[in-house]
Amino acid sequence: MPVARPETSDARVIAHVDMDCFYVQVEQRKQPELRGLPTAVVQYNEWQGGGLIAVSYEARKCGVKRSMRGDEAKAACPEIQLVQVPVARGKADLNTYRSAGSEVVSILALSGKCERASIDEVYLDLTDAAESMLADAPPESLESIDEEALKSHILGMRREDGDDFKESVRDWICRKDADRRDKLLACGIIIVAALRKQVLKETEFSCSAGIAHNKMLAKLASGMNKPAQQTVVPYSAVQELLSSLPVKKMKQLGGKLGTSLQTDLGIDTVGDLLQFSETKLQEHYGINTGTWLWNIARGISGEEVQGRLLPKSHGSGKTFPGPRALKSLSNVQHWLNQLSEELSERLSSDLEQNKRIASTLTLHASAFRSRDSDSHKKFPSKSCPLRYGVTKVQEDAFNLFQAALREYMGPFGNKQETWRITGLSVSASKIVDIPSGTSSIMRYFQSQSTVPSCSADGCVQEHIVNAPSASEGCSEQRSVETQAASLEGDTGATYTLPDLDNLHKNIDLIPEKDMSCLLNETTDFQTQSGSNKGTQTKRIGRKTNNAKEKNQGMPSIVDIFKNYTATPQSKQETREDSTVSSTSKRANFSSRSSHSSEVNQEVEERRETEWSYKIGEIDQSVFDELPAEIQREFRSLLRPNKQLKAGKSKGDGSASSIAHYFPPLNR
Ligand code: DCP
Repeated sequence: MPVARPETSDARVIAHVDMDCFYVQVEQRKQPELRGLPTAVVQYNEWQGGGLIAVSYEARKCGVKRSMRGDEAKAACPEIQLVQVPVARGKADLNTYRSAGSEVVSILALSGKCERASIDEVYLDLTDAAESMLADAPPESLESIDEEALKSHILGMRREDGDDFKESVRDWICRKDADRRDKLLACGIIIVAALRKQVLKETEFSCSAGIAHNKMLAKLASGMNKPAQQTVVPYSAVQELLSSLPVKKMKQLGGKLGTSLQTDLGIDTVGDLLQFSETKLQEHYGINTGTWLWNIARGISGEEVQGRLLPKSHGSGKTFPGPRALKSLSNVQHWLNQLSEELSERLSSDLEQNKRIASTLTLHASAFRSRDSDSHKKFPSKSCPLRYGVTKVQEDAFNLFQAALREYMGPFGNKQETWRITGLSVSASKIVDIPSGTSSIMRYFQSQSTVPSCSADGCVQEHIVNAPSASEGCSEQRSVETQAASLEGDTGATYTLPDLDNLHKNIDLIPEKDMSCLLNETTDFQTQSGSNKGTQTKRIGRKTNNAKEKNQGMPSIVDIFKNYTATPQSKQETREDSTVSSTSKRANFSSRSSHSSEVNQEVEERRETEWSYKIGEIDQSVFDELPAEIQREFRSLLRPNKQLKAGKSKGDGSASSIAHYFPPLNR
């Protein structure tokens, strides 16, 4: 079958860099006396010596595997050194490893477009660097090739018996008659070898790398020769590589799709897919997945390296295996509080350091029921828009849990039946930069289309409101819907719930598309375009008699501002009475518990009336919902001098006044 490849991706040079036994290396850097010894990092719990999560290559030689408990590892390798993961809030604290990963990223990022793919993995697009090298100092013109580059594994490289390995590599790298694609790869070999040496020198960590023309092939190659080595995939070797690659070894084929390929199409390797036409694959798996399968069988992947050095999401999780499974709501709440606290801490530092905010909170759990007649029933994951502040995250996480539990146990919940929770995690996703300068508040609110309030009785209510648009001032009706996102595209196949054991490794770095898989089976309060009717409140078995909620008595700032359209406001008004425009109807901040129909009516009125309220009346707790930067902006409005200044500065483009963001209606 002819191999068709898009010309554009042919000439790219992509590297996948993967740290070797990463947590072990981090611990060995802390305790250099452990270097060279069989070592493993274990989870802190004491059951059978804890669970191994990272194993050094010396220990692997003795038969120690990550799936083992500490006691088993000691039996297999009596001299093994077991190092415990640092603990905080009763759970593994991965901050040291995250920072160590960042050290590596900061070095690699200097070489080209860099995508942090997990705590210890990075993709690099080295095309520009390779092209420059090819133009300025091609490998064949170099006096010597670095030793590290000469140790590279080049897939499909022809060698005669007795050839010197390094000499063969040198010949391949310096071939004058090679086509441009291989010449660029040769440059990639030299660049990546230098980068790996740099990482080792500056961080003391060794890493392995795959170098190819796309991400998929680079990732496959990086794991082929470990530790501290690099592997190259020239085009000529792609077919051979894929024809021997078991389907399940391919990142996206590890689940149901891979199983279906094996059982329904009877194939064993990725290369076996070549026997099926694109149409046939589409018939079986839908248009997108069919085309995707057709492409990967040929080593084609158009996925770009994303220039992203920061995580796409943050998460905090914990497993409760065997007898430690949680069986009471108070226990679950205790752990959710711990997890939420950790998550909030990371959200705060992301906000502080990177000026980024997350907008979706998701709860995942794994569970089983005492009399499980439906053993395949998964504990549903739940999401809602994220509110900043530890207590709010804690509250929302617990309410999401209760809503999920109710769904899991069924509406009529058999009283005899009990549940056990074996894993919990909370994650924050849809992270965006806070736009700096003008209209930052507007953009912040734009990013949040719905405002949830999770009630403590386990039900979830969502006020569906109009989000203001800074650009258009248009509004959309929002609705609650259950989404079942699936990596496996239009196959209808579902993606399994996250492996909570591994979640803590990757959750903060999960690419968005993969995150959407994690959110599979979630009740995700996403938005959907609809008519322009204003606010609508949808109830799902909601009770509003929660004392705590009544006490709060204040609508959220997000609730309020999302109902307004951005229009210019006079500076005069702001200066004189320290007010911001607002609906007079809505001026009473303590009317949160209004009925849905009242809310509808109110919003209609708000949109017709100029709004006005005193900024000083805003409750402190409402401020707490906002990112620190935006809080600062609001606070500045309470200082008259500052307001005057802000008003003046508007003219010179450096607006920082609330008046600038939420002006009165332009009539
Ligand atoms: N990790 C974890 N739990 C898992 C898997 C991994 O906590 N179930 C952590 C420990 C690892 C780190 O993530 O050190 C990176 O995971 P890798 O899968 O990349 O494995 P290692 O880096 O440990 O080893 P290798 O050299 O095989 O990549």
